[in-house]
Amino acid sequence: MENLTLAIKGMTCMGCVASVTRVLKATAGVKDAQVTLQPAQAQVQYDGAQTNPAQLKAAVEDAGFEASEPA
Ligand code: 9UX
Repeated sequence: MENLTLAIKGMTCMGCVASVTRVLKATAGVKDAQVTLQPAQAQVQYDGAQTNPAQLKAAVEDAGFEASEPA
């Protein structure tokens, strides 16, 4: 299992947090996701054979938020 932290911009309420959590958990290969407003980030546990950081970032962006991997 892999672990990824994405910094997320554009979340302003707990509804946004729920939306990001939902799209991540709906992505094939995602085992679990913890999304927080403070700090504005998502921690994702996923199967590296089924998905990857670029796909997870794209899923969040398709939902209308900006995501980036911490440097
Ligand atoms: Mo509440 Mo967050 O409408 O977009 S879900 S601000």
